[in-house]
Amino acid sequence: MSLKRPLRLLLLGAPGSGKGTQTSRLLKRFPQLHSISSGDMLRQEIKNESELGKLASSYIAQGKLVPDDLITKLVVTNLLQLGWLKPSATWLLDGFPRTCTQAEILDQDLYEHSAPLNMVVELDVPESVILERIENRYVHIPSGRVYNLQYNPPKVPGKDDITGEPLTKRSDDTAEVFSNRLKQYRETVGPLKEHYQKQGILSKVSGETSDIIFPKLLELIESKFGSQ
Ligand code: G5P
Ligand code: MG
Repeated sequence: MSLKRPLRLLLLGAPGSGKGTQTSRLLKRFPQLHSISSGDMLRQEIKNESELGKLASSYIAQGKLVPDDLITKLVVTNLLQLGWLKPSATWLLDGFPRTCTQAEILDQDLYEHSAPLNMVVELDVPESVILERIENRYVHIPSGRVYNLQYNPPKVPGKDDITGEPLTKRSDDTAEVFSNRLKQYRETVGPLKEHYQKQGILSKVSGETSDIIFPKLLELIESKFGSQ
């Protein structure tokens, strides 16, 4: 299966709405697609105890957004290093941009390389559903793979399916920090959606489960970027 033209997609959605879950499914469905998750990158920096990781961890621990300049530099540098800033590139961003300032800086960098975002999809999942997902989430930090003890448990308890390495809980998946993250999302998503609405590239898929959302997301991508 392949896309007829380059897809540069941003997945927007509340914490726990399934951005990481949908990303893994899309990567399996479209082998030419690659992805970057700003949250995964930050967790890796924290694990590596880098200066940036140390700076970011206090924001993440409180459920606050890390400063725009810090995250923008991290993601754009990676896009450049990966060679993804070119018109033929096909990729997906999970969790970045999160604010209008981030979106404006990214737009400028992407336009300079003739590789603008061409699709933004909001994953619309009721908050009542996502709250209970988080308690049961376990992650494999190096790859960003996510598990849920009920929904998609690892094959061997506590171990990543692919590497067998240990899974961990995210430090920001406590009830208190999670409610801060949700609040932060509610406060920032409106202007961000408006930003992409004006560019005519914003769509929304709604549903209570990732199984309901995935076929809708796929249909949307195929209707605009057509697979063969
Ligand atoms: P992150 O890492 O971007 P969030 O808060 O945006 O974090 P999160 O929590 O990673 O988003 P998700 O990726 O949308 O959620 O959801 P997921 O992991 O796929 O699914 C959640 C759980 O539900 C998993 O256990 C999954 O298995 C399960 N699940 C999925 N679907 C279903 C289903 O249908 N049913 C059930 N029962 N379970 C399901 O950002 C973290 C922090 O980093 C900083 C901020 O501090 C942020 O708080 N950060 C940034 N700061 C500034 N700007 C940015 N751009 C930043 N990006 C990150
Ligand atoms: Mg995620």
